[in-house]
Amino acid sequence: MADLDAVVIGAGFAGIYAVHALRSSGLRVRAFEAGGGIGGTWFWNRYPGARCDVESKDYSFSFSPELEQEWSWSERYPAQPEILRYLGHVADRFGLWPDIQLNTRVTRAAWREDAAEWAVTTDDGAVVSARFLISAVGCLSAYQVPSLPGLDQFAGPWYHTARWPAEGVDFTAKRVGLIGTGSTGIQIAPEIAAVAEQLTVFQRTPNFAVPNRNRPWEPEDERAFKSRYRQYRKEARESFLGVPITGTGRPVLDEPPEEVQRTFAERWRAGGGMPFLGAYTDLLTDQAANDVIAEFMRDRIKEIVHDPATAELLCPRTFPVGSKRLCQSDDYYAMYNRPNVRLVDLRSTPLHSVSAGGLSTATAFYELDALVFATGFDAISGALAQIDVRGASGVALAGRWAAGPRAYLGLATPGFPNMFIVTGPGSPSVLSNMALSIEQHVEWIAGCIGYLDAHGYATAEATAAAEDAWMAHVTEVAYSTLFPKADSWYIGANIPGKPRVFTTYVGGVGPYGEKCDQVAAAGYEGFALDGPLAAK
Ligand code: NA7
Repeated sequence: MADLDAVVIGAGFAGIYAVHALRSSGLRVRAFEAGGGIGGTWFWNRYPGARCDVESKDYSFSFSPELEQEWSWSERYPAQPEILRYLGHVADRFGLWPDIQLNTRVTRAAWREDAAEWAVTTDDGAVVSARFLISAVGCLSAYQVPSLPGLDQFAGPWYHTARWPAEGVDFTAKRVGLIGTGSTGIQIAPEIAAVAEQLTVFQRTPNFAVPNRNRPWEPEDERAFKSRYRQYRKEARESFLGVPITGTGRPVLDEPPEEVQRTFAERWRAGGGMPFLGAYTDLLTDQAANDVIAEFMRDRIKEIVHDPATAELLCPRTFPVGSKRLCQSDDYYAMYNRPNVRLVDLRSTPLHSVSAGGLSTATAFYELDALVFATGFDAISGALAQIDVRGASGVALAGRWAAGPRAYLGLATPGFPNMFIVTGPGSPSVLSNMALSIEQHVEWIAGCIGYLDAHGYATAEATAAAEDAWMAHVTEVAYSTLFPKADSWYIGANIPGKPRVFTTYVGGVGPYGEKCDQVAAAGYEGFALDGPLAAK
């Protein structure tokens, strides 16, 4: 008999809930977590300004009505420390700690055909066996530092935002260089600018950012909201993004221009990316429609940033709004009005090298005391690819995914029996409310395991035909939108050599959930189920 029923890799939102849900089904579970604490991406990304871009009332577990009533979020958008406190509370409240092993990295997982179980090796040399392997490694875990010649010569400290020192960093009186202007760079830049002697932002591509309008969650608002939390959660599960958004329901191109300006201005004032992009039905499918919202945003940038040359450099013009993650910040653009902040355009003068005293571009040298990389992640597949996962006949997952990651419903892939991926490639994952998508996946996986046990099956394995059909659908839906037009991490464009494949399902959280339910109701259609009773 295997040591465990299930090994869970990772203890972020996904791993924490997997431990709870599988244990509640009576399974023997252990989660291995490389970090010294739970939280996954929220454990590692402890840089100043780190904040979720989904509202706290949405970015939280819904599985326990008691939990959602008793926990109070202090702000509209949760900051990283508060998310960690929340997850700690969840682990305490549901007694999850005994089944989570911290400071332990899974290095290898191999399917043993004869025993129909996984052998999971950790970096302390231990090997445990389990019937099921659940990947909860997260979509944004494998961080990347660009290979910059001379970085090892730099005299000052350098940091990647995804490995920020727990004790913090004091930039007082320092000349700091920041590389990267995605969601992370945009969050950390104003925090550095507020304390540093000088901040130099090295920008390769400008990004669109909408205001957060972050604010405390007032007790009366909280009480009123919580009185209908159950109904709200139901609406969220049926919604497109995993967050109920009220749009106009009309295409922007059919709307009188003054009405369009009024609608966007209203949503700009209210803050938040999802309501902004969800204002009209055609913004993410029609380039001409997207041009309207892009122009509105560029006008706001030019309004906020005083220096016209800097404002122009900050105006994105090379990709549709929303096809890269729409950033959110209340003070990023205004930060450029500070005298201690300057912007360097890497398009006209690319990065060249680092030396002891600073950073050189093709045309200039910038003296720096510290360097910060906010240069992103090998997203969606990167963290799993770092583990030596071997399926039937010793086939490597990394090899199977060489042409791009793929999975049936984003959950399972042929050749890897009894392995499930939480928010894997082919699921709505990063283009949805992750907390909700994680719960939906974990519940589906727990249901599938329960079905196998109840019907005497030992294994479930996605069929190649089901995976092919699903990924063809994922691709078809993606290419009916503007998403593939951007060189984004959604499509792997940020990682040199990574195949350009769009692997996130943009057909909507609600329809996706229905499809998963149908598959389950049909006896796990698209999976080959096998085992002792099945053989009879
Ligand atoms: P992103 O969104 O991938 O942003 C990374 C940024 O770093 C982006 O501006 C990149 O420019 C820049 N970058 C990356 N490599 C280089 C090199 N070699 N030289 C110069 N600039 C570079 O990562 P984030 O951490 O900001 O956000 C990831 C997600 O986390 C986010 O979308 C949210 O969902 C949460 P580029 O645009 O590629 O020209």
